[in-house]
Amino acid sequence: MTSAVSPAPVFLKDYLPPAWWVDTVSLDVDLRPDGTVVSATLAVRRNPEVAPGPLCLNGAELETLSLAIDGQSLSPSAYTLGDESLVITAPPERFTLETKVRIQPDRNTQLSGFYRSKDGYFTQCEPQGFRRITWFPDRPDVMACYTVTLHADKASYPVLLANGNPVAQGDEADGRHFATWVDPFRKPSYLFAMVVAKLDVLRDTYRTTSGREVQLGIFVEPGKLDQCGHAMAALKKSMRWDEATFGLECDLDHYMIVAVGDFNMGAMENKGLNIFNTKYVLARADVATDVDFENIDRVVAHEYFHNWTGNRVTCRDWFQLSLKEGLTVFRDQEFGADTHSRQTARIREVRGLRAMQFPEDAGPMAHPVRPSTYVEINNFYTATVYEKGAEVVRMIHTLIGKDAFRRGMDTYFARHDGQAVTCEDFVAAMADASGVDFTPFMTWYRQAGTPRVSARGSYDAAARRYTLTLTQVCPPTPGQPDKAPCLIPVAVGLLGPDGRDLDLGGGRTTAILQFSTHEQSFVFENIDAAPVPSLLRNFSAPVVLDFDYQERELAHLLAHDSDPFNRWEAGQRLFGDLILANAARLARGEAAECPAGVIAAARTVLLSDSDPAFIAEALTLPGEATLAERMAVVDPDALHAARNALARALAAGLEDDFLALYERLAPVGAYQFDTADAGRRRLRNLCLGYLNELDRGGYRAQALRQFEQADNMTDQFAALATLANAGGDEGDTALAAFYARWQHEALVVDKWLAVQAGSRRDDTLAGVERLMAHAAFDLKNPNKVYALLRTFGGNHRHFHAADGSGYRFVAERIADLDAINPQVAARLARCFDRWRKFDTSRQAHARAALAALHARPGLSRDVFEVVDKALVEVTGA
Ligand code: B3K
Ligand code: ZN
Repeated sequence: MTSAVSPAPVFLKDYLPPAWWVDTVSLDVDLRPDGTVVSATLAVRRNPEVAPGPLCLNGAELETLSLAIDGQSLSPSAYTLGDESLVITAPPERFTLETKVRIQPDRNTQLSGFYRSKDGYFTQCEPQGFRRITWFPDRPDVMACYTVTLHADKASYPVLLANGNPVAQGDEADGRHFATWVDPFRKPSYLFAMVVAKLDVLRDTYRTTSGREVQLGIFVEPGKLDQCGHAMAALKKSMRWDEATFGLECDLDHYMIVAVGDFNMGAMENKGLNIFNTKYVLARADVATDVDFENIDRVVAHEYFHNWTGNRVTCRDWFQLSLKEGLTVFRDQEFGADTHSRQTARIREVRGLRAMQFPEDAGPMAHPVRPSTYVEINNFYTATVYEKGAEVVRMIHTLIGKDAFRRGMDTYFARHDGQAVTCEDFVAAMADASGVDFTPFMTWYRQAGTPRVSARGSYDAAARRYTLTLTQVCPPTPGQPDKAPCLIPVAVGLLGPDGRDLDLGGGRTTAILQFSTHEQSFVFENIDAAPVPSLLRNFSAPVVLDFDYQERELAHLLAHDSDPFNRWEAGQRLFGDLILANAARLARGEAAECPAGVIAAARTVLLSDSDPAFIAEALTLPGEATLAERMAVVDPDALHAARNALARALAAGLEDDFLALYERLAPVGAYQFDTADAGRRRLRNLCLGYLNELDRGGYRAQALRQFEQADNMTDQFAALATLANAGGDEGDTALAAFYARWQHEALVVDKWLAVQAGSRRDDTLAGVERLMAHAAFDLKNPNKVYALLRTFGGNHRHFHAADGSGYRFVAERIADLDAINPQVAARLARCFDRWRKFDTSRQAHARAALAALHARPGLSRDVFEVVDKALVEVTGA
């Protein structure tokens, strides 16, 4: 876990197939008060396709008790045992390896491998946790069939689960019991899971189209069964959707989801035994918001979809991570779009991409969708691998169309079911099924950085011709100073003066331009009037697009574009341009301005008959981190003030409209989670937020009323957030009441921490420091760390405070946390990614905080990589 010298990077180019295969694994796991003894029996055989070599097994924090080959204890000369490796020098061609180790799950605070949580013991093996359980070639291209027997005290741990099917169970001496599970599918070690715990279970069944009956179970902390219904419904919807959309059926007899409160990430797709962060399972109207309900749908679907994209076809090596993650995110996005609203889903995806992935791609940790090197693979479960990876898959979908994409998926499974493959294998299936040559497209997998596309239009009235000229550049990123052009699908429409789409030929109103060189012109004939171009419709590629729109053109697009994404986009440009112009004015000591045209454009959207969720998205101002990317030197105070000033100007200009809408959208019946109701609540709460930008006691009282009377967490929390930002007595009252009511619901307490850490109030850092000592906080629990510390790290103005206090505070917490949980500490360290974009004084504070971290003895590989890269000067970037 720690090292005194700089840890060595791993390279894709060094990949070699394994010298040994493992066909079967039999594990006997015995939980005892002094530790857990894991006895493993592996059927090993030489891989005839590679040169003979020793058998290298991975391990970490294992106390090795015995080693034997074919029943014979291994002589010390036959092997070399290190802290993290076991090398058996010259084993026979085919043999049985037996190992016995003791592990200490109660002391495992990293939450990787087998670890203790409140209600029992759980595993997380992806990517390299299995080696913390037993000696094994812990790499995804070694796939084996597993049999697992668990033994534990029956009263304390009545539930014993592993992947696959239960084949035996029974009582043992001393109040203990056992259970044996057999997983009929070959799988890589990262998909291994076991659970030994006291849990309640919600059971159901699902019948696939071909008639297979699958037993479903959701296991949760005792007493929480009334919070599982939504996740179960989401699971069944996902199963149906994958059959209907991709013809993919569940291949299992048992599909189990286990929720655990201590978990490093969202969830894990272990074969037949998913383990989830409680955050993505538990929901009930009074404790979960609409966003939570929707996230649960998406995460349950994501993990279920992995059963094919990830589990049946897995990754050859960890550089191929996006093969399963990008594709599975694309699938969960499409599921979300079909289940809820396609247009709002797309808007939220792009908002997230711009807030997280674009900054990553412009910072010290920038890496391609398929990285070529890493120090710690856990640091590469990133927005680039996941979200940009999904955009890459989406571009393939856009380029070949839905039907060919489906054929490509069929080809992919027909060729690679049961295999561990590469990103090329996926693209080859798409290419062969569509007849399209994807060679020029592969740049997207190899090259980091967000391409910047500039567009210029010129209209020739006499020739009735519109010419669109596109140029692209991709900024240098660490290790990649020179960039090749990408094949960028640019979806384009042209709006006429009446706001309607012009015919681009043959009745088409959107053209997909294939833009693949540095500069290219595209000509549209028979265009009767100067159009306003609608560029990059539906965000057809993950690029930054520059076009010199006039304010009135943006208002035209915002009012009329037939592409809902670009209607939203026009509003974001309008607001974003104004906020940035105002930030510059404020920095010069001038006042912020808000042209009447912007208020009028906002009013048109607010009063339109669009879907309420869309209106809410359109009137949500772009975030500070997203806007900061557009500033040469970020001034977080001016940016924050300018954004608030626009919110206030909109509130003042549209006060009556916001108030009328707030009243008109009042709930009519009891809460239920559905897309339409959620959209109405979202818009109504947006109105409440805007009204509270105005310093009027009446609106505070209204928010407090909503806070007190709401029958659901969405409305209650929205009111709390509004009040907590506004500060003053109402804010304090609401925060105290909220904690008093919900202190026993861990996930609601997380919301309470986050709302304070994300607050605009001037004393936010002092508040966060106080909360660190509060009984509600626990540095060992990732959800608490994310809620309090990562939210603070994302609080743009306060984290980047001019005096460096935000940097120092977070850097110290990273150091504390690194000794407990390096993965979570490294995630927190990513808050520093953009420190070089700030003024020299802030940079000096950030550099000092990072340098102090870097100098700490015993820093984990995880944090070391992030901090080391942050400190390296990137030439040219
Ligand atoms: N595959 C897991 C990721 C686990 C990573 C651990 N560092 C979650 C998911 O993408 O579905
Ligand atoms: Zn995933």
